[in-house]
Amino acid sequence: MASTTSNSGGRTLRVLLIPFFATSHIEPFTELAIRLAASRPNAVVRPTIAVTPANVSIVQSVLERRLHGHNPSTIKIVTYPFPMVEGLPKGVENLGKASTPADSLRINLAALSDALMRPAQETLIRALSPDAIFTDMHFIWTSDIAKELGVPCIAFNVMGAFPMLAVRHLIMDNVAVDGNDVATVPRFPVPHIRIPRTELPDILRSRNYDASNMVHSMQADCFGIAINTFSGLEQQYCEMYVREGYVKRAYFLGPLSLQLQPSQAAKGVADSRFIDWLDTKPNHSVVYLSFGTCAHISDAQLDELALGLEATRRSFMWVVRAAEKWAPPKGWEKRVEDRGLIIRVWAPQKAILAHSAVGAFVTQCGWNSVLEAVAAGVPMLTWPKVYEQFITERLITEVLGIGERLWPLGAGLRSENYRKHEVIPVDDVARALNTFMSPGGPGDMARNKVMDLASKSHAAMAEGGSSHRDLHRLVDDLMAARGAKGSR
Ligand SMILES: *[C@@H]1O[C@H](CO)[C@@H](O)[C@H](O)[C@H]1NC(C)=O
Ligand SMILES: CC(=O)N[C@H]1CO[C@H](CO)[C@@H](O)[C@@H]1O
Repeated sequence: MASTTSNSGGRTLRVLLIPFFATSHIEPFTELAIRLAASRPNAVVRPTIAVTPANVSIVQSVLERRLHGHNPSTIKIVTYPFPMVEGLPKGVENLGKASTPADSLRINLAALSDALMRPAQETLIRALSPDAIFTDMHFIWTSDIAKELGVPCIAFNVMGAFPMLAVRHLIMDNVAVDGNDVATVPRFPVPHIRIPRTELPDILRSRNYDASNMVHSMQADCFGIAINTFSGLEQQYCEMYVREGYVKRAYFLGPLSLQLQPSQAAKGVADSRFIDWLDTKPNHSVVYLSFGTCAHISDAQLDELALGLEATRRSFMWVVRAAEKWAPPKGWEKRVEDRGLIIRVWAPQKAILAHSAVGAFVTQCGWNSVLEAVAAGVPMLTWPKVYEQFITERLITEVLGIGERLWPLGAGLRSENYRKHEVIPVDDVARALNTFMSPGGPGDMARNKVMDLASKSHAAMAEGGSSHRDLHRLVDDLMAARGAKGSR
């Protein structure tokens, strides 16, 4: 069997990481690779990241940004072909490149398809014969391949424990029943989490549980699960994974995006013009807005948002998805030019959030953004768009109290389907921002709480902190598993 070759490396542990086709997955997988490589001296842990050709640049840019040119070359990148997907334009291999929701769906379905994906991934895995595999939730067959090769498989979750478990419990208890307008998440500690049907992820609304059930049994089957979170953020939910028997082992390793050496963080941001702009603004005065790389937003909504920002007379920095063809209302750019900045390129979000001028983050509640806001101590105004983001919103607003909804409960219909989401009007946008940003208001209260979590997040990642310990425990366990296999 090919597996014997994996022991020829002596003390080294060769790990293969296979992220799904979205920047929000590829980045944390790359950050995990960096952490794994740094967890032992002398290149004992050697990570390889497997992506499709068009996404290599994402891995490379994370390595460059994080390692400042000091890539210890122990981290390798390998590629495998992206499958031919009917209806999907050639070269679109990333959710960020999908120009329509239909194309996003095509990518998601392709990633879950045994027939489309497994052959290329299996060939790659067998050729590399790693000592351990870190897989993404879409690739449910990887645990079987790992088993055949006799190596441990770790399911790496780029989303938090709270949203993942909420979805799991809603599925297990089949809660999204027809005629039930609001679902309550079963078997969660107080506060009870109630979510209108329209805000549930599509897999729950359509009651198409097959894929999710397969993901859950893959996670149970794996050696363990690793999550980009820290126990100080969502301890009760983290503990549930092992206690309820959902997984064999669980490791909480985040926030992985924190700098390895904080001293290098502040300066050396390649694109510093955004930071220079922030330097001219008073503390906590700027609203930063970004909705991630995946969400589609209607032009009508973008117009209302633009006019709402104008009406507040506040400073703002707004990242507009590069794939968006929207142009602001006539004359708007001129009217806000002294206090508003639109960013249509890659934004150094971590450095922006860490800047003292930023007073609030209007976010779609993507998990990476939430972790970055927590680490920087920035309170959030939540405006979820897709997938599990409406669930993550409840963690921010109802459990942790580190943010508020942009559009209050009862104000109008929000939906995970962007065509059904009612447009949030100018006045509501302006009112929410003004209330949140007013001194002594809800934004300041949320800031006090998120600042406390910020210091906990840094402590978790520091030497001896919970995430740091879990990373070492994980590597120890993988080493021991390989040792056990070698002596068989
Ligand atoms: C603004 O924030 C920075 C960083 O936290 C702090 O050093 C500075 O004193 C603050 N300035 C004012 C005017 O409060
Ligand atoms: C072809 C393709 O989809 N490549 C993309 C990989 O992801 C980055 C970041 O979203 C895009 O810039 C590439 O174009």
